[in-house]
Amino acid sequence: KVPWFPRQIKDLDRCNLLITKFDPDMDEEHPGFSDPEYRKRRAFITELAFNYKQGDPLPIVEYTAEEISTWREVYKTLRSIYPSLACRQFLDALQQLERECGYGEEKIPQLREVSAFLKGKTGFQLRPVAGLLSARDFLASLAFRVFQCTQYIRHSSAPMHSPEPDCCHELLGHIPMLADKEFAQFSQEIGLASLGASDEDIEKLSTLYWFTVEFGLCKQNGTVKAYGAGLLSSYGELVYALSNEPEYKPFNPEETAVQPYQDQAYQPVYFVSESFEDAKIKLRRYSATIKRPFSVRYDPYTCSIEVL
Ligand code: H2B
Ligand code: FE
Repeated sequence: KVPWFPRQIKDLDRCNLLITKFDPDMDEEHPGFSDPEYRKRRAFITELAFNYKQGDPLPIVEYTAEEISTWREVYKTLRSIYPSLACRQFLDALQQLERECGYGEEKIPQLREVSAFLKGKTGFQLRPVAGLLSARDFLASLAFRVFQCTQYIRHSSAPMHSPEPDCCHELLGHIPMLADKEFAQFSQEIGLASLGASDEDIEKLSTLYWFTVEFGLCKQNGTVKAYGAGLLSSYGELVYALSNEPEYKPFNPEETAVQPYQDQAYQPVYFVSESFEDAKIKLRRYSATIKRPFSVRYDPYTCSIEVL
């Protein structure tokens, strides 16, 4: 039996299964666990995401001075190492975001403005989400070029680390890459491959996503650069990944899909792609081996999935 999957963009309203393992109300290790003010703020922003329906204007959050100061610290620290460690596509898009979309130390960009920017670049749009989503729901949205994006910020006591995705991770790690055409297509193809897939195949696609979109490295002009959002939003791991400590392996979907990974510490191994074009071709070849009794195609005119 084929698991349910969204056929129309409106169906993404049902792709909302949250995983609470790193949330500040459940996880005693979370830096905000014993801060009632922080938890109240989180509950407020969670509500905005819960009430959101596809097509609504994205909620605007008025960030507090404390939140902006956390953002400033993250932005300043990461921005200073990007030029030497981030891939070209990332740097180009970040500069454009700084010129045209209000990116900078002084304020936290609003999802509404960022989503409009991305739509013009690659057709990707944002949708607010309350926290970590199930892999199936998260990947399904990518099939529609919808990126589920958190809107809260990490706790001020730990500006350089967050156990869960937050707006620093999304806005600095993911958004610049989603403005690149080749990368946007790569992301959508992982999403399309996930629709109606078995739990085992979702697990593999999710691991592929982890080692590419989150922790991927790529070759550029004979050197290795970062394109993964988990790296580009973590000072410590970005420096570590591009030092000569970790092990590198060439990106190869069959092998990458079954590599065990870490969500609490630095990765023991990183996969290096020749280019996004190359990664996309390899992913396509891999997706074709996933067994499904049908195939899917995205119709951009109606924002729906054709099942063939
Ligand atoms: N949920 C959210 N909100 N952001 C993510 O980046 C994310 C997610 N990543 N759920 C997913 C899981 C990823 O780790 C893969 C697909 O499992
Ligand atoms: Fe992420």
